[in-house]
Amino acid sequence: MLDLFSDEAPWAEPLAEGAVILRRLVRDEGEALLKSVFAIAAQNPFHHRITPGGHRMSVAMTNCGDLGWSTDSRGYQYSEHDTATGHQWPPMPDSFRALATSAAAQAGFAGFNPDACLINRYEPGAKLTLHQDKDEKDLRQPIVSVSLGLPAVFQFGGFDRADATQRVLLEHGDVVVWGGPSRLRFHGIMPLKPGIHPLAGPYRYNITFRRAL
Ligand code: MD3
Ligand code: FE
Repeated sequence: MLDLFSDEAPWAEPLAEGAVILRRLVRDEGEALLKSVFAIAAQNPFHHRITPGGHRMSVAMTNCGDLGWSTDSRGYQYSEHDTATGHQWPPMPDSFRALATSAAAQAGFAGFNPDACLINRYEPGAKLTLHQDKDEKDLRQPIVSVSLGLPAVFQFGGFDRADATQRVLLEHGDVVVWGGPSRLRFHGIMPLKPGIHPLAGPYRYNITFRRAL
């Protein structure tokens, strides 16, 4: 269990019921995690997807694991193949799965076993507008998110798009677990500020672990 009163990494920052930031939880593993991200991207390159509405997303994406999330003219979906290339997704590294299960357990969600891992890459200016994640079958399962590289301002709101939002900075090594009543909160990422991160260069990477089916 985390010591909530320690001032050394990692420390837990509750955001809302069911949502907690585990600050710097994977800071020391950051370089190894990024190496795995680059290996996955070497097999299935980052790709700016086109939304069903015809817009090119500013965030570039790839996936690993049994299922991957993508979007095309038919809509948003999880599938065993990249709809852009027809290729199967590379397997989820054991280190990824272990980290997701352990972070979820630390946040009170025992037995989390992700089957999908979406990797987002942000370049300067890239953003994610407020949205809900509800393409997964069992919304009682949490989502675990890992931030690497450049920092970004994360926005989270309520259960209605128009609800007031709070802003928090997510930095290299931060892990956020979203479950319980927070699972359906609207959330997004403000446009990335340019910078150079020693391990990630001009990018921010975000890895989300999900139970899709
Ligand atoms: C709150 N990614 O991929 S991670 C996404 O930083 C996504 O790339 C953002 O939103 C990113 O869908 C945010 C934090 C996060 C992930 C999933 C959530 C927050 C969430 C699901 C429900 C509520
Ligand atoms: Fe999301």
